[in-house]
Amino acid sequence: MRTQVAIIGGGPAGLLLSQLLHLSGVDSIVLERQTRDYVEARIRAGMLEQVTVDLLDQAGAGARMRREGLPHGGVNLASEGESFRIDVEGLTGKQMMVYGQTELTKDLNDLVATRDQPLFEVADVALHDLEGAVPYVTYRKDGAAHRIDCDFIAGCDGYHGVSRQSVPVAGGQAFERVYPFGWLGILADVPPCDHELIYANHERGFALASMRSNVRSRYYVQVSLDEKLEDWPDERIWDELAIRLGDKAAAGMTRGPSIEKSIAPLRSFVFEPMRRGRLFLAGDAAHIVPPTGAKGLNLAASDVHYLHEAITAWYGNGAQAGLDDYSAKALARVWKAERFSWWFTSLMHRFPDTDAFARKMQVAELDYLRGSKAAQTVMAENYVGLPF
Ligand code: FAS
Ligand code: PHB
Repeated sequence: MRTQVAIIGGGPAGLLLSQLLHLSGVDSIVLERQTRDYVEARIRAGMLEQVTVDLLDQAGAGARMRREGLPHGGVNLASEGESFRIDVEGLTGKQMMVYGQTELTKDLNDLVATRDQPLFEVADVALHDLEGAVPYVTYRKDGAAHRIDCDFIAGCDGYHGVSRQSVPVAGGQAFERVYPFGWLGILADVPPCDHELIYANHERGFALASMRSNVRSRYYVQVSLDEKLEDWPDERIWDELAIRLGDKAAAGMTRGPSIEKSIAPLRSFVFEPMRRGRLFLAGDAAHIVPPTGAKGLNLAASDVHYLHEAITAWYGNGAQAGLDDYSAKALARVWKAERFSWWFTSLMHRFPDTDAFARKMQVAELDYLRGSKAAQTVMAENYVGLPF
């Protein structure tokens, strides 16, 4: 087979890139190793930046999000059981959108499926001749071997994908911070405890009250990495959430059976550069953030924005500059989101070495945030998403 862009990975990055390229007249083939149901069942992100919402509209995938998504103008921080609101919309003029990654993946899949993409359940994807002018991809499906010749390869296959592994070690540099705790997430068909998110710093650890709709809640508690899911029956999670989120949130909390429960590790990770010859990395294939700042999915959209612009310029008028600038331009925004996510994680979580002084520093910074419009503006403009 031949196509203009071979996209490895049918998650948000790969699907959004394929759809934007298609609308710009550029053909692509998306290779996904899982089934469509598997990809759409993964419970992940829930908070979209304004620029991500705009990109989904641009891709023609925004209709259901506009109908069913929840625009949010503020976010709450709680410290020592007392919460305060940051008026994100008032401070920045922009809103966030609560809309689950599962839903936007379904919306994108519906669009891409009209072009018989992605190719699901492919195996043994391998990238070839990245440095040449005619790279190609090989893979196996239904027991048969296949090859796709292309002009470009977009590595949208996530942290464990094959694309980043295809870059020779000497060809790049990885930057990493692994956090000494994880997030236990619970999904339940109960109304959220508040109409906006609550991020809580408590001496017992971090907690987050989020949502997927007005009847489906998503909560997280910080747990140590040796915790086992079977040691956290629903009741224990609800009890811990009530303590950490504070009395006001606890009073509004509706308990119910979990429909999904999982523990995710937290890490900061960036691989530079995000390009190797005709291979361009986008999304989790190139970087990971701790979910505290709700940036992971939004950075995938950010990379896709820059890569779509670069590739369409090359086909449009042979411009090379966009492709040559892609990595530096994408990384400039990635590193600012990495910094914000690291800062917010450091502020809100209890670390093993969080001694009495370190705790006082956290409480003092939250108290400063509570009372300073300047500090809240810094938080708000990073949380709602920096401009492209
Ligand atoms: P993805 O990992 O979503 O997609 C990559 C795709 O490539 C997958 O479908 C995979 O099956 C496929 N693939 C992998 N290897 C392949 C191969 N060799 N061949 C073919 N296909 C291959 N972000 C937030 O903003 N908020 C959150 O709360 C949040 N929670 C998260 C929880 C977990 C457990 C994880 C893992 C991530 C979470 N994230 C969160 C981040 C997450 O939303 C990612 O940022 C987002 O999925 C990035 O999208 P992609 O870059 O498309 O990568
Ligand atoms: C979620 O709803 O899953 C969510 C929201 C905000 C975050 C992390 C996760 O920072």
